[in-house]
Amino acid sequence: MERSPTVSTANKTIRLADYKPPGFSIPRISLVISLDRHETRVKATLDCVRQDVTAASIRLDGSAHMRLAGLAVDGRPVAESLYDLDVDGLSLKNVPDHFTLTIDTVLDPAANTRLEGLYLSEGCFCTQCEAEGFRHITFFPDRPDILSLYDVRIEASREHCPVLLSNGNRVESGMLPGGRHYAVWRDPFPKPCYLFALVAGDLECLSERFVTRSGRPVDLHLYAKPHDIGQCGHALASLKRAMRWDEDVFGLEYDLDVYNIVAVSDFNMGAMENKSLNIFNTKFVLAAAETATDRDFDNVEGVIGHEYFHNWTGNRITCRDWFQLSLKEGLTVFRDQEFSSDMGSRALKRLDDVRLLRTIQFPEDSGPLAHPVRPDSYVEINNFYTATVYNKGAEVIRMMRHLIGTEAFQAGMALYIERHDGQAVTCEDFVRTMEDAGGRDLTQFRLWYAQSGTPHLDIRRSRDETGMTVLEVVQSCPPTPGQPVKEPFHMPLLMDWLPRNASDRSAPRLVDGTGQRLEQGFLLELRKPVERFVFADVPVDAVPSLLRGFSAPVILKTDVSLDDLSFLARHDDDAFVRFEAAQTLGRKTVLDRMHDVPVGSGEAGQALLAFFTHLLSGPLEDAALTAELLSLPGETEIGDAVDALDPVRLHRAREAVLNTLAANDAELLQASYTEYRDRQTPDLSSEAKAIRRLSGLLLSYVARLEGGAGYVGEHYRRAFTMTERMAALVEAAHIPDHAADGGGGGTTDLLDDFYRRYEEYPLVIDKWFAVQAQSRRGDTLQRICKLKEHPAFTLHNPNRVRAVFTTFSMANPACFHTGDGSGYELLAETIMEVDPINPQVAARLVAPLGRWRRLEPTRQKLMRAALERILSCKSISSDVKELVQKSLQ
Ligand code: 0A1
Ligand code: ZN
Repeated sequence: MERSPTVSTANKTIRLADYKPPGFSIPRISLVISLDRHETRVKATLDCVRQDVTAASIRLDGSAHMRLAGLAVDGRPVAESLYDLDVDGLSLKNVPDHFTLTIDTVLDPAANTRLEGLYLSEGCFCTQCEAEGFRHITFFPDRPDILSLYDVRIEASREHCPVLLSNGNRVESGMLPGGRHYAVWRDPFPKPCYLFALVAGDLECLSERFVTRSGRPVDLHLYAKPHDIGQCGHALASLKRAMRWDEDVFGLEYDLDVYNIVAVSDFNMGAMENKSLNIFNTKFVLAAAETATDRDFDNVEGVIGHEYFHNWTGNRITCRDWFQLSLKEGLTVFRDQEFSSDMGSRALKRLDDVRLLRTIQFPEDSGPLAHPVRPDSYVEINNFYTATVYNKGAEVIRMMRHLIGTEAFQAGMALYIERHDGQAVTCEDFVRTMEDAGGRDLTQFRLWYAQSGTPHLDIRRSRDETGMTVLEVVQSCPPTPGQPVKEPFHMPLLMDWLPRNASDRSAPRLVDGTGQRLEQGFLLELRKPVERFVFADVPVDAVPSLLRGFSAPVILKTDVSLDDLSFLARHDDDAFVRFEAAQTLGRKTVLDRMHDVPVGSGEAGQALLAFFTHLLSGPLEDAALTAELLSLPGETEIGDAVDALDPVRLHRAREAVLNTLAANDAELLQASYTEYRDRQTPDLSSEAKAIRRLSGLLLSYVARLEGGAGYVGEHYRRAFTMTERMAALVEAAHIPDHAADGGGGGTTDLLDDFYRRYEEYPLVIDKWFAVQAQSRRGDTLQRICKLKEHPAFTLHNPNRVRAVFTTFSMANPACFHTGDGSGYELLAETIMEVDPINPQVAARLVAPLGRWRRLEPTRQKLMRAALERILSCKSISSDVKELVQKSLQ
């Protein structure tokens, strides 16, 4: 029997409100997978048990990418009249209460360019089942609330696939006729099918042993292609750190004897937490000082931690349905952020996380694709792996910790594990656990899960007639798609009063309003649209230090004067508030410049210039924080607050400010640059990393001065590490050919040299593509078109596509928003080309085209036309279609 689907179903909207528990449970599944590049055969044996007496038939999800080759109930083939097959799966009628279902399917992994289900990456078989990839391997009720025990037998060519891996423990292996062999893997923990994984290929392995705190040894294996294995040491060391950290901080131990990680080059996302068999994008595994920047090293550590932490928050306790995605993702991002903060600098990590929120999540939350942390409907769940679900979700967890206190939060985490281990649960279950642990009512706080949009806070200070200091906080939240009116949020506002005079010993007291004095300041609680907090004993000249540590993901507006901002930027002991004060000076200066106020004559500009001179002439105590303070906010971030935006005009204004800052402090910058460049050492200590960060930043200023190309060339030639080399290459890529001043400092020379050196390292070649896509040069768009034709460019590799097109559309606004709309056209065309190859990757390119409402009218039209063009394409995927349609609304 071989049958192909006949009936086609339309793209449906799935709603949270329609959730129903599964009609059948599948406590066990056994899979026999005989691997072949074009004809892989899968025999699935499912133990099915009726849960809902009213469920007459069992529905199994499937896909048009596999062929049904056999179907039997309790060993007897099922007659065609007893089941319905369509493109999305099959329904089997009149089944008994408890039965064994056997399903044979045939797949073509080599033809799978979508990289979900079973596919090949450089000859290695691998799987990606989250969110709905398992249905491309066999017919199955593909939903996270069905937990099964897996028994998996893999058969493959011994020569091509010496390594055979799946989840759990390997319980058997042996030879087969015809040059084949097999391995059987058994996972002792029930799991949803999205955590199933298989890998088979010719891989090398780096191994270590970890002993858990209760004394159980765990074998750690990191598999990669032979030419990559030398760059895996940092990832493995990071894994051990993550395992120890989770024990120390959350008391969570690893639960199996083996932990495998496999690195593959073709992967739609960063990595995947499959139970005991994580599959990673090489980008988040490989790291060596010659080929990876300091940021790459940090990212590897963070993502290794993230996937490891999922073992408890995601795998042992999973999601009831995909609307609850943030239950595992928000919480696990929060956990990986804490891990990275403990491994490096907490203050700098916070700034990085704030930057990511502001450049990606805030625009998402104010645009047509805005959705709540717990969405209430979707067409394609893959479109909801967003910064809102992940990063805003992590902020929601952090706010809960602020509100109930760290101790109660830790107790809440322990209670969550105790209550829900082995279950598929909801965000509501998590909040209820925290409520119970903290003894707090979080009813209003739950709105963070249900309401989309970034709240705005407007904070004003005054003195009342009795001499008390009053802080008035007004909160609002703009309308978002489907949510025209918002209820006020319950949120923590951490603040303090900074005396102007360091010897001032007065101790302000909160005398009215909900809040408490903590070590880091006053934790004020906002609940109403307008809140008043009254303080006694605040010195008249004290400066309010607001939103310390970015205690809530909001947009803050205050009446703090430029003078106070300058003071905060110099003296606050909270890194975020210092940074934010400097960013505000920068933002105001750029906006003034956009309205033709010369940098040196506007008040903000003068304050900014003075602040830069102050920083550069003093001793630079903290190199990494100084680098942050000397950076201007990005164009996307500034542009987000501008109506009828002309991004090119904004770009020019920001460039003018940067040039003025460089010229104004030319000598100081040159001196500091030379000093820090010469202090660079190639090691990975946090001090060495901070010095590299500051020298790179200083280079970006001196590169703007006369003779700047010389500095760039010199920086490149002296580089020991990829961080230094990239700092130079980024600058080189901005310099037009005719402006390079020889001596090997010319753009083309450096780019060619870089390409030749790293030709064999695809991740480094991604950087080569990305710096060019990010270039400020006037001919960048033409160069991107040429890059698309470059022999090393391919639309089949997600990292390569993102290196050029995500960079160009998200990190190069001036080029993307070229006045004639050609940037939009190029992106639309690329989306249409990528879509038939890999809809998930294509869909991830759509968001920048949805920002048209923010733009001036001509660009609005051009951007909408690009979206319309995509929509008019006949065979557009449901992934892309959902986002384009929403973007046009
Ligand atoms: N759960 C993974 C991310 C992930 C999501 C979807 C994927 O394919 C569509 C792949 C990976 C994580 O959070 O790391
Ligand atoms: Zn995750």
